[in-house]
Amino acid sequence: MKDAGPQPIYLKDYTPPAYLVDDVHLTFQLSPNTTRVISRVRFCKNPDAASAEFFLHGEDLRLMWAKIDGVSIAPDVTEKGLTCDVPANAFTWEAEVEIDPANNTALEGLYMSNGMYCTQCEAEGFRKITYFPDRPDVMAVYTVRIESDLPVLLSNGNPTVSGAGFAEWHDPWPKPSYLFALVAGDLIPTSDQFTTASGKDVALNIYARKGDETKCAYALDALKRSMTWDENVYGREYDLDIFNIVAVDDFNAGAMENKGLNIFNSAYVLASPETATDANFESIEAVIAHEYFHNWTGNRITCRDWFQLCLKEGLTVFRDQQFTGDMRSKAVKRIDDAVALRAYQFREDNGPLAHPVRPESFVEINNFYTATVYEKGAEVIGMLKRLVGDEKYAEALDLYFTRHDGDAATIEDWLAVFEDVTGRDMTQFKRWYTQAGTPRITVTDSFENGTYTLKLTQETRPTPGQPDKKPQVIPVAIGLLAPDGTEVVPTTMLELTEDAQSFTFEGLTEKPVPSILRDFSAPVIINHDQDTKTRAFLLAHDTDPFNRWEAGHALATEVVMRMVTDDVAPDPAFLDGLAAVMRDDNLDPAFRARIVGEMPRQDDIAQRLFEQGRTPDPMAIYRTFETLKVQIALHLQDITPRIYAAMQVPGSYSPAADAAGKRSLGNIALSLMSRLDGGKQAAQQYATADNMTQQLAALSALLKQGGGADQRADFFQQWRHEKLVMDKWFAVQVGTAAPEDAAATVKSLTKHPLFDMRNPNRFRAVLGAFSGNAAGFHMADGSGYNLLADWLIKLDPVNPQTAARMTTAFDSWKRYDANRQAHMVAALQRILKNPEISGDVAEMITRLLD
Ligand code: 0A1
Ligand code: ZN
Repeated sequence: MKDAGPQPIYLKDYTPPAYLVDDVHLTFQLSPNTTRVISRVRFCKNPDAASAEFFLHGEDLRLMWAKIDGVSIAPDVTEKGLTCDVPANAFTWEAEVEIDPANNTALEGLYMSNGMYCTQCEAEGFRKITYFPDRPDVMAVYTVRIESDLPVLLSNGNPTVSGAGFAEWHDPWPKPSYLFALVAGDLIPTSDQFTTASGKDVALNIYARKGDETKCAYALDALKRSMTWDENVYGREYDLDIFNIVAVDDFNAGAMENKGLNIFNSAYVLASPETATDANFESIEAVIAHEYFHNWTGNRITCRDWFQLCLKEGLTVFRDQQFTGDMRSKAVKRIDDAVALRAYQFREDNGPLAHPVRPESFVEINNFYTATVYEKGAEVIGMLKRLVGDEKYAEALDLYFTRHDGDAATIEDWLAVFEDVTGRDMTQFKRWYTQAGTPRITVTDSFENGTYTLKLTQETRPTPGQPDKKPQVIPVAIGLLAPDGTEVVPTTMLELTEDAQSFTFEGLTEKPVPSILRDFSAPVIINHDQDTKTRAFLLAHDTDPFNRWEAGHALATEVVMRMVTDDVAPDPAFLDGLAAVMRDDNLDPAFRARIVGEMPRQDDIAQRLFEQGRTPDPMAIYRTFETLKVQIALHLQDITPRIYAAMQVPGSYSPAADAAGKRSLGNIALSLMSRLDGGKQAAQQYATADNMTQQLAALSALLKQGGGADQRADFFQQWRHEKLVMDKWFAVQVGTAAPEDAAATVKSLTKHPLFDMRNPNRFRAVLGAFSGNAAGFHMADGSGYNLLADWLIKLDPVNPQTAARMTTAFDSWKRYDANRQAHMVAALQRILKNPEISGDVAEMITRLLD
């Protein structure tokens, strides 16, 4: 590590840029190890800035020459950038730098992937391409010339001129440097066309490597549906002549919304029935929509600085969640989003990495592309919408788009549009952006003389750097049911703003059963002592689908907790409840699959035990789940074969939600049957499957039972040339390994010729799946921690961003026994002592150990 270490930067220290940019001309002379980038930038002094110091970011660049207004200069160059004297009036900066894309394994800036050139500039990658004020509040019009013999040469905006060995692009929309993109390669387009509501024709292309062009149709269809949806729901039209998407195999994140040229991790574009699962199809649809929606929420209106990241990400996630809800089932989408939020964001909010939706400081911004900024950021928008109502939300968004088009905006700007259209003071609501931690709401109730009183109290525990928390504005949607199951008070929004508040409902004949936090109306934890009978009642009768699922989930959690702490058999009332849901053909199969198949996570049980003052034993938790699943399989054995048969979808594969829902319930039935039939049904499904959803589910069920050796080998033979399918092959073996075999499985797979740590998807398929195998990762002898630490130390110098992200596997170390804690701390300290440690990883480990 470098001596002083990188220093944090603070939101409160924001100052406007000293110089603004009118336009940028870039020429790229592409060559794997010696790409030349020639820039011509028109600067003028920013009248709003106090400082006149001219500073350009630049990292890992070889400066060949620089000129101001045509006169050669010799700037002061450091590792981070350069300074020089500049004229008082507008001037032209020109420079030529040399970069080495072929050796750029960090996948930030301009890099190569399978012989193609591509870029990733968010957040601060543009400074690895040329010298520039690489900050989002410097927006400019770009003209780009690419010189290369490769057949496809792409950049942002509209194409202008091209010829043998070159192409030029012009993007008329001023944009920050993080939205710059360039792609050059031997790529095949899959093309279509879209006409906007106002009649503008847009050419659409998805570019992929030869052989992959057959897997772009679904993404292209999802793109057209996204474009239509944004017009219909938000009144937002596309604004260029062309929209290009490129699939790249080596990519740190999911995808990137570069203006007019989205670059995607191929895992979120390429799909065919044979190679992609239903879950893949759904996430492709969601990520295509997400990146497309950024064209307005992110690109036309961008962020003033990186502290405002949630301004574009929270809103865009919220929009893509709405879109998926509209394309598929709203109820199931809400359940899936709540499950993911609890698994990743609640966990983050509860540990050493907790930070507000709008952080106040960071060392490395790449470490803040988190579940809190994205998913909690989206929940905050959902709460705003609930609080102001759909109409005012729509009005506020219209005002946001007209008032801030072309701006680099802030959360204050965002909240101001809501204040302006509703007249409501948003001061207290703003705490959702500034206060970290998950509020916990405790519910108590009473009934007297026909009046039902619901008392809600809220509390948020201290988080790093924030010992004292203030009450937040929490929309709590509730409904009341009579004991016979009829709804006596339909969904009503309560606004909890104080530490404690009571709400009364009059004129009731008997004490109702409350259904609290319907549709998961706020990202909070509810403490509500409900007995098993009440939960079973809500599972059977709640009219709110989310809470119906929630009741089943709470029951399952209660059952598992009792099995772990009191060593008892699963409650028959719970098993009967599952059977009733499974059998209920009036319920959407996808919804049934969520209730029956969506068990609490081992990690949640560990956290609950910890909060009860017990020390979680990951192996005991694992065994409990194994026992419970066998018990469920036994209890349901009379109905699973029928459900399994009924869920087989005839005809050719369709990725649509209803067929996918059936397969999902069918595969849950299959996994239950496999617990009892030695894998007979799974082997048959494997042999006859014509789609990846069923093939992979069958392989997984077989491996889970300790069998499947032949199918594992067969799967490899069939798919070894398909990278994305091979990722599944790697991941399923690690995910299904028994805890005591997980580390050995990882070790042998990392020696496999197809394991390549430079490919983030492959690395995550093995090491990411390993930290997901909770009991295997947490083996008491520390072997799991050491194995992950070894690999993160190896990966860090190659790809610091991906290494840093994967350190989060250690974020719950404080809940375990002294022995495991010591092993985890030792593993983290070993990573920290690595002389080659990156700033990214150093920041993460320091926060984890704090
Ligand atoms: N803005 C993109 C995500 C993204 C963020 C960072 C990246 O590299 C550090 C890459 C992509 C999105 O939200 O989709
Ligand atoms: Zn995004």
